[in-house]
Amino acid sequence: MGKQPSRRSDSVATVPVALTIAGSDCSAGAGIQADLKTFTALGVYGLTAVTCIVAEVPRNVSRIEPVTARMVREQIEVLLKNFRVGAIKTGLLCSAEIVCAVAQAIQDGEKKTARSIPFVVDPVMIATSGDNLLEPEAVEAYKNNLFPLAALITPNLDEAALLLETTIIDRKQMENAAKALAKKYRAAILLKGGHLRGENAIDLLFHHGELTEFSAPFVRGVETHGTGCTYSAAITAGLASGFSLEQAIKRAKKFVTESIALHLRWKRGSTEIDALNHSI
Ligand code: PXL
Repeated sequence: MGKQPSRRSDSVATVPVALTIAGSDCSAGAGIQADLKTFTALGVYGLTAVTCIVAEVPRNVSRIEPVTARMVREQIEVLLKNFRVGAIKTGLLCSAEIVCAVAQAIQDGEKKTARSIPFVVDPVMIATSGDNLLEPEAVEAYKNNLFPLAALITPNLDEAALLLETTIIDRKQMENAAKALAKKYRAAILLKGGHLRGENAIDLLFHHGELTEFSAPFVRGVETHGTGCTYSAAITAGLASGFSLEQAIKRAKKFVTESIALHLRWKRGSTEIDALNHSI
């Protein structure tokens, strides 16, 4: 006779719950797949509302198809109604219509459950491969509908530059951009400086009038498809688990750095495919 399972399946779960509203990356390095793996690695039960389906591999986005806005709204509605969601993040939202539907569904869900849920907006606009992932009209919908609901917005330098219609090429300009975005959207801003040259990947948090730096050594020579998704998912997992924003970011930065350092690599003929390792 086999051993009885040591865990009871009928006990009441106290595991924190987080929701990602994002696109599907069939190569599973970014998007909802990266988010789910990150939630699991950090001890959080992950829920997903899929916004679009992306056919891609790490260096090449082949095709994007959105889900209907109605279907996006419905997924969020049923989840917020039935689970005690501790934190929410958004990733790729694809179109202006979907951005507006997500904003509406979150507002309605919070109203119905009479509680406010920490909300992280990762304003995914351009893939690491350089491919455009978002309709240009959707940027206005982000500014008007989604950012006002966010507790934290996590742009990289390109996204921040696009939002502020400026260029950001050094540390001083990073500080100014983080402050300007925080003031404009009344949210905490985590500006990710990974694309600036230097020994360290430096991110700046501007929150409650204070600037905090998060720094980790660059891991070189790895295709880093999905780091932004993984980072914001790890922050969201921390918030769902009751961490402060600073604690959640500190742990998330460590998690992303390790998932790059411990990356997986497959060789096929003369090409290599890298993937972040979320199982750490
Ligand atoms: O890394 C940005 C990103 C986010 N979400 C989805 C993606 C990608 C990149 O390709 O496919 C679904």
